[in-house]
Amino acid sequence: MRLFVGIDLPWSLRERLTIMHGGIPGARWVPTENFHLTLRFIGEVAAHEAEEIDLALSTLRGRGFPLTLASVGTFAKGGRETTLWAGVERNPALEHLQTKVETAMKRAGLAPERRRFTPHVTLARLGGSVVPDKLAAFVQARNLFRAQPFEVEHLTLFSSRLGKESSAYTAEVEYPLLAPKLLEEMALTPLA
Ligand code: 3AM
Repeated sequence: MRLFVGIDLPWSLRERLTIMHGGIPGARWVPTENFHLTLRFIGEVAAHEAEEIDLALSTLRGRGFPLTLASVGTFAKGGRETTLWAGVERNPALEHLQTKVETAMKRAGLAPERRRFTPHVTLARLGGSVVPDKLAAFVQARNLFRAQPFEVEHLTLFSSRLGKESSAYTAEVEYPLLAPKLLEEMALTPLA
């Protein structure tokens, strides 16, 4: 199976991102049900490897935190823009969580991820037919995009099945993060 670790987005936020669809002929927009933030792409693994990954993630201890999507931008490859994304406001807690996920993946026996973590939510994949001016106008017009913050309360292990139009993602397992409120209460409660 093909796996990745990510953050599931609240439906209201997905709807907010869906409103952005349009205005770039040739762009393949990510369907509302597929929006997510990838923390670690894993790829194709055998069942016993998936078990190790699940075990490593279930022993990870992380805290919940607020996250805000802001701004839009693009990734390019070989001088051509390939991906349109919504960015993430600077978030040390997210970076910290991603480091923990990477450590967990190492424990599960995966080779280290060499690419730098660049948190984003993919909005559309861009084919060669996209007109650069249209894309530039889209990005410029949404420069000040900033969504409502939301609380990240769990990590998700997703499976993905590649499709012709778009991949189908399934949330296979959710791993709860400790609620900041609970942590505060624990800190305030004297140990018996
Ligand atoms: O979160 P985004 O949409 O940026 O593009 C795939 C998607 O990224 C990426 O993993 C996420 C969940 O499928 N992906 C697919 N194949 C990949 C690969 N070989 C990959 N990332 C790195 N290496």
